[in-house]
Amino acid sequence: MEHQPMECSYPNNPLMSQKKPNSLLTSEAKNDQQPILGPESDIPSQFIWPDHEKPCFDAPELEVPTIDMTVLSSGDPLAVSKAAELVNEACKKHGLFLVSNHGVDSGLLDRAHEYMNLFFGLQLSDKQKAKEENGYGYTNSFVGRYSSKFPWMESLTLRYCPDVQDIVVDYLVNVFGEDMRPFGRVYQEYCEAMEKLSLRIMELLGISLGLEQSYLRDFFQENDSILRMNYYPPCKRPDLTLGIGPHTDPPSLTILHQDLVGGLQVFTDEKWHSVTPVPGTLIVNIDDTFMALSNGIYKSCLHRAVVNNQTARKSLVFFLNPRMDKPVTPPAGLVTSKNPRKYPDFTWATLLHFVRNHYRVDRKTMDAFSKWIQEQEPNNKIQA
Ligand SMILES: O=C(O)CCC(=O)C(=O)O
Repeated sequence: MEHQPMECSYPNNPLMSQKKPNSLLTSEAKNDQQPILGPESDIPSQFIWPDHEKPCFDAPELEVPTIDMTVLSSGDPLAVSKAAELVNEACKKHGLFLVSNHGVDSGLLDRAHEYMNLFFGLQLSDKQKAKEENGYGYTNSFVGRYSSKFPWMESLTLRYCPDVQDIVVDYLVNVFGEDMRPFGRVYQEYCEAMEKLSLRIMELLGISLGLEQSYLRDFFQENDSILRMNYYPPCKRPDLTLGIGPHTDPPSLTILHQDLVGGLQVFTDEKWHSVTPVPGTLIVNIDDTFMALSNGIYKSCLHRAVVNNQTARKSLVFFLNPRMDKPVTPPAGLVTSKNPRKYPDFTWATLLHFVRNHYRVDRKTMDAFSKWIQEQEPNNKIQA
């Protein structure tokens, strides 16, 4: 079968509605909502996952605590320690919890989702102006570096760095032209709000690990973070494929905002569990770098996304990372004779290089990276 790149367009796309010469907005929208790959009920073989990884649609609901983020400023030490205890429990078990009263403006969250509809509704040739380079930009399965187990998704990945002013706006304007400035503004603002929230979550995580409240906030104050927009078109055979396969994420912390469609699943207690969207909350995941920083005390969340045959799904993911060259070493208090060093020292730059050039992110990324870096740097052995 001939494989067409995934493409989805919306009629009357405002990103393309004003006729201006030499701009993205002059492109013609396709007047159909036919999402992808033609109407046939077969899907290309690269999208078919092996039997043992095929999705399940009757996954039980994951048990997760919802942490009210106003607790940190409540001045109520009992409430803070209760919240920290819940976080500690969830992060040791599966690495995921929800936050409510998180302070991110709901209008901003709505705008961020609306603009995603507009972006992914552009013609493929327009989206490809942001051709993926060094891990940033637009990608779909057909332009990725894999030959099998394709994910049923497209994504746009942006770099966010607090010390580079307007980095998100400038990237989008450079790639697409001035008309994309409002689009860029929304995501710049979104990243700034998410960074602020993630540093507050770091305070809570610090308390939950028995560290000074400011220890982890200070560690991530300078950061080199990432925003990824994921778009999962409907699929005729959702039983054969996955939106994104089982993996843990290499960064430190994920804040995920999914729409109300549902599809995120987490692996714990030997089976997959659903994480049904809860309006007003954001999902927080522990990632690989944080697992290493906690000396393996907290679990990097193993998750995947399933798709459906009715409705496109979107998720917006902010990944907090340390500064590129900051050594990732667990604080002394988390290394004990009962819990000796689990991972060698590394930097985010090295882990990023590893997953961009040597390894397809999956459930064993950190083990593979730990082995690889000790081979590359013979003096960098795990030491208690
Ligand atoms: O869309 C989701 O729910 C999961 C996204 C995800 O796992 C990722 O972007 O790494």
